[in-house]
Amino acid sequence: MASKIASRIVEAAKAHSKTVEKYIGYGTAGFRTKADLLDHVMFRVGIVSALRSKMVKASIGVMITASHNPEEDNGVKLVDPHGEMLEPAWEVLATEIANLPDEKLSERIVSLIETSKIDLSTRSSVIVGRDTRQSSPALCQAVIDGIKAVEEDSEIANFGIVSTPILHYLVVCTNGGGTYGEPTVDGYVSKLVNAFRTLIGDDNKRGKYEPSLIIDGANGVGAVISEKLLKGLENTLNVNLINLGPPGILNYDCGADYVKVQQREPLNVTSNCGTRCASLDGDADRLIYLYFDDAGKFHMLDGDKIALLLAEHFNDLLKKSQLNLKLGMVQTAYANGSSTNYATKVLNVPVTCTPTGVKFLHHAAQEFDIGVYFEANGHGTTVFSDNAIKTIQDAASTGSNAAAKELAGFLNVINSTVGDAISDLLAVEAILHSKGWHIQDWDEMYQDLPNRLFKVSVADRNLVTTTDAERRVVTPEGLQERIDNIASKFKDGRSFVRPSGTEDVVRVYAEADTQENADKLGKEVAAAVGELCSGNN
Ligand code: G16
Repeated sequence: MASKIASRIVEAAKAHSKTVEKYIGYGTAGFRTKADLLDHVMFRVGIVSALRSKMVKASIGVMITASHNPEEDNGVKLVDPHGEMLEPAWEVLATEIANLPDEKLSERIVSLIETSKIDLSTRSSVIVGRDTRQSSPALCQAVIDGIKAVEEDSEIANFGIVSTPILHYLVVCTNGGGTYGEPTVDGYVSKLVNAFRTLIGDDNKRGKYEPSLIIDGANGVGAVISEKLLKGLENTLNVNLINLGPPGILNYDCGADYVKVQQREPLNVTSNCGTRCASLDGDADRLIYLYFDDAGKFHMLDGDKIALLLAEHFNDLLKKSQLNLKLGMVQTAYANGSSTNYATKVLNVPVTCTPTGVKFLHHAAQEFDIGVYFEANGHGTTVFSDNAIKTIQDAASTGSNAAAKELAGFLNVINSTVGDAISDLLAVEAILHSKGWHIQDWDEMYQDLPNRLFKVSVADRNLVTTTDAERRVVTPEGLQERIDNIASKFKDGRSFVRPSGTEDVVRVYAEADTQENADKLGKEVAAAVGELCSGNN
């Protein structure tokens, strides 16, 4: 049987031959590079996904997207059966297979089948989705060709244009036999709509909370999904949806990454817009809020602020409901120092720090009964242990425990399978409503230390290696010492650098007591990175 697969692969690979020399690795969130370099990678990812499905005897997800990257990039993320990112050992394997010369491909697949003892009689089942990029349909076809090369009769559920979090949801629902929800896009939409309506109740205004906001769809799939979802939320949430797609360019001057990095409003939002705005990213897994105060000053509420809003509210509800559940938070080195302080010193909530990548945060969050995890870039969610779900549902079913009932509402509105901008947005809106808060009240929970992000283009970003959850540099030699010296010149100065896993750059983060100092600190560290990674050392 393996030899039949080998000949089918040889035949099918002719339409997807590897004509590209560039080595393409599995990064922070899958393979990601210029779309025109990816055809052979997608075909091989199709093969890998079909084999992985046979091996774990469950449905695997494949999402074609380059998320926050520009339109001309693309990429692919693989999703394991419980909705988590692909197991690290298979990331290594997928990278090896993606980079093999054509003539070695079938031989390697046969050896993989043999060494991993993959049962070929199990039917492959792969759930496929894609973002709105122009290159996505053809790359999706390449994935499907790869799946079929392994088994012509594979079960392929091609959902077309969906957000990354919907793809994760579909995988979990399919493998869970529907216990998490119905495995369709409509099932996802109605789960969230019903949960949000239950949380808000009959009166959508409370205290200073007004149910009006702008959603910036980043000209991507978030706009498509929001449109569907908002139909079900008429009279509950009044949304002005902007940056809806062509002729608007994906992620261009809009979206969560633009707002976070540029620290400014997206296209089509003005300082007199009169309400809060929520920016999604290109595959709708990140969320950033912003608003202008009465003096017209811009304010941004990023992933840290979202995490603290969730953690504070859940902490509060746990106390009120008298449920004995352990709440914790997970952040990365990018977390603003003030947010970590607020969590540990004011809320008394433990905080774990992991390297960048939701796959790391997600696993660390599962150590708690209620684990709130967010990257500062707005990527995150909350996970609930089985014990937490049962405890909350039991307490809610008594009818008299209002706080437990509210917590039970959040169990349904939150997409725990992965960071989900739209589900996170509904959770934020439900909390602001519950507290009767204006966005300014939320913003004033704590003051962010001024910070800045820079990107440095270098000959080889992998020259930079790190340790201690990316907070310290190991190579190039001497760089950490330079960073320490530079940071020590600034009050509250902190800076770190790391190679991006999604773009061909080294990222530099800097924070300090003033914006001017954060900018200066970041620029000096960026210059040191440029110097020590120039290849002349
Ligand atoms: C992906 C990951 C995130 C990560 C981001 C940037 O997000 O899922 O965990 O923070 O890339 O990663 P890096 O700094 O390594 O480039 P997305 O939304 O682009 O898929």
